[in-house]
Amino acid sequence: MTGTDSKTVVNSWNEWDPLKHVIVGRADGCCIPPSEPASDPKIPADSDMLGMYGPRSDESVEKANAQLDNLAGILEAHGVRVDRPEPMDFSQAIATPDWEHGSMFGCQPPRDVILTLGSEMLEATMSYRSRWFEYLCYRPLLQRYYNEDPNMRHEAAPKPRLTNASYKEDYLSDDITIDERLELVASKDFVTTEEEPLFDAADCLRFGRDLVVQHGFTTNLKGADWLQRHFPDHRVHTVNFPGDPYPIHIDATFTPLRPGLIINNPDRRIADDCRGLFERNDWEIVDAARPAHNEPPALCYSSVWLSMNVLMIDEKTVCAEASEVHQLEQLDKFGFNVIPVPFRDAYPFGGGLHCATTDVYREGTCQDYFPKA
Ligand code: DAV
Repeated sequence: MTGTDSKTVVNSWNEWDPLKHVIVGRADGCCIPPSEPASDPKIPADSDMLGMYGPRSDESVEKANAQLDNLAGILEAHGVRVDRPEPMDFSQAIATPDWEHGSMFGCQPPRDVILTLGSEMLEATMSYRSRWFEYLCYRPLLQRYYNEDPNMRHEAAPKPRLTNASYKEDYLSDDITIDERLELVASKDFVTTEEEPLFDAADCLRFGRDLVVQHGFTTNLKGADWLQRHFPDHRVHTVNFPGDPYPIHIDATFTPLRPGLIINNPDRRIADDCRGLFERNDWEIVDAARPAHNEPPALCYSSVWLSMNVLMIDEKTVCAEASEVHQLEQLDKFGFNVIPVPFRDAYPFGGGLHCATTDVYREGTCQDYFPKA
C-alpha cells in the first residue's frame, strides 16, 4: 500500500478530479442471494441467474479477487491510496423485525453503497433486502476516516423498512415481453413504490453543485427528494433513460468523463425532457461505443454495457476494461490517456471499474458546472 502515512482527507465533488484515495471492493464470500421483490424484475426469464442462489465458487472468487487486486495495484502505481472493505459471512441468513432473507450479497461494489460528496460519506438506504447490512463492510474504514479527518462527516440515510409495501405486488407478469417492459419503464412505472425514501448510491452522479440521480428500480422519487433535502446547497436532478428495461444504477448508462463531456448508452438515451440542463450549459452528450461482447460473463447481474463503466483517475486519465476494444478506441480518440484494466472476471460480483470503487479523496473544490440552471 502506498501513501499510508499520508494524511487522511475525505473530499470528492465529482467523477473526474485527480483521484488520491479510493476504496476498492473485494469478492470474498460473495453470494447470489435468494430472489426477493426488488431483484425479480431484474432477472430476465432467459437469464442463467434465474433460480440460482448460494455462495459463488471458490475459483470464481479467486479470479475476481486477482483482478480487483490488480486494479488496486494499478491505482497505487498512479499514486492513489487504496483501502479495502472487510467482508462478512454473506451466506448467513439475515432478519429485521419485518422480514427474513436467506443470505446477503457481498462487497465488490462500494459505489453502490457509499456516496461521497465533499467531506461527507453517506451510506445509501439501499433497496434490496440482501444488501441491507452491506454498509457494515465499510464501517471499519469510515470509522477510521472519521477518527483521522476532523472534517469528515459520516452520515447514514434512514434505514428503510423494505416491507412488501415498498414494492409493487405482481409488478411483472411471467410472460412480459421486452416491449411491455420498455413501456412500463418509459411511463416511469418501476418495481419500487413511494412508501419510503430508497436510493442506491450508484444511481447518483456528482457534478460539483449538481447531483444527477436516476429514478428507476433502485431509487425512487422519495429517495431523490431525500437527497435534495439532505444536500440543500446542491441541486438534485432526477433523470430517466426510457430505453433501459432494467434501470438499476446510472453508471453503465450515463458517464461523465470530464467537464463538458458525457458518454451516453445509445440504447438508453437520456429522456428528452432531461436534456435541457446539459444543452444549456454546453455539455456534449455523445453515444458511447458499443460493447465488444454480446453477452455478459456467466452469472452476472449487469449488462454488456459495463463497457462504459469507466473510472477516471483525473480528467485526462481513464481506466477502462481491457477487452473493450471499441470503448478503448473511443476514449483514445477523445484524447484520454487510457489504462486498460482486465476486469470481466469481477463483473459477476457486482459490476465494472466504477462500481468496484468509491472515492475517498479527489483534489478539487465544489464547482458550478451548470450556471444556466
Ligand atoms: O447495465 O446492467 C449495471 C450497473 C452496475 N452498477 C447494467 C447496469
